[in-house]
Amino acid sequence: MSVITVERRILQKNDEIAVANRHYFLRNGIAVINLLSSPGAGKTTLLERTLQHLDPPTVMVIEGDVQTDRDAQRIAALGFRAVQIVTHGGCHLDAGLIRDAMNSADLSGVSLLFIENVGNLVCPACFDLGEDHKVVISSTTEGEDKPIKYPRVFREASLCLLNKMDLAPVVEFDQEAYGKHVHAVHPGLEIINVSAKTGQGLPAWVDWLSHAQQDKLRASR
Ligand SMILES: Nc1nc2c(ncn2[C@@H]2O[C@H](COP(=O)(O)OP(=O)(O)OP(=O)(O)O)[C@@H](O)[C@H]2O)c(=O)[nH]1
Ligand SMILES: [Mg+2]
Repeated sequence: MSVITVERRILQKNDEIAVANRHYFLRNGIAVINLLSSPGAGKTTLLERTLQHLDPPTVMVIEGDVQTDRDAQRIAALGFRAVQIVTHGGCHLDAGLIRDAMNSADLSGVSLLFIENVGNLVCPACFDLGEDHKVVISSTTEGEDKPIKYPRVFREASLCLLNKMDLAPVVEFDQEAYGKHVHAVHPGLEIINVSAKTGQGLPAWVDWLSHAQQDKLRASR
C-alpha cells in the first residue's frame, strides 16, 4: 500500500515540475522533443545525422545516461550545445533533472531542444518532462514485436521512427507485422522509416521537426 502512495507522490511532484518546464518552454518558443528507445536503437547516431540539417546556435541537446558523458561529447564534437545528465543508476529522466539542466545551461537563441532519454523502453514513458512530443525510436534489429511488448511508450508517442532500415533485409524484418503492432497499440501513429547510417528517411524526419518548431512558435506568440 505505502509503495503505491510513494509512487503516486513521485509522479505528482514530477508532473508539477513538468508543468513549470512546459510554461518556460512556451514563453521562450522552444520546441522540445523527448527521444525514447531501448539502449542502442540509435538515438545518438540519429541525432548526429539530424544535426547536420540544423543550425548550431538554434539547437540544444540534453543527454541522459546512467553513466558517462560519451553521448554529450559526441554532440558537442559537432559544434552543438550539449548538457549531460548522469543518473547514476536511474533508469529514466524526470522533470526536475530537466529543470536543473536548463538552469545550468545557456538557452539563448535556442528554438529546438532534443532530450535523449536514458535507453529504456519502459520507465521513461511514465515521466512527463514538459516536452511537446515524445518520439519513440525502434530499430529493425530489435524485432517486430516491441510495440506490443512495450505498448506504453508507443501509446505516448507523437511519432515513431523505425531506425536501422539498412539492416532490415539482413535480419529479415517484417515491416508489415511491425506496422500492425504499432497501430494495434496506437491507431494512426505516423511511422517514418529511417537509417542513421545511410540517411534514409532523414528529409521526412527533418520536415516533421520543422513543423513542430513552427507550431511552437505560433503557440508562443
Ligand atoms: N547499421 C546501422 N547501425 C546503426 C544505425 N543507427 C545506429 N547504429 C549503430 O547502433 C549502435 C548504437 O547506436 P547509438 O546511437 O549509440 O544508440 P543509442 O540509442 O544512442 O544508445 P544508448 O544511448 O546507449 O541508449 C552504434 O554502433 C551505431 O553505429 C543505423 O541506422 N544502421
Ligand atoms: Mg545514446
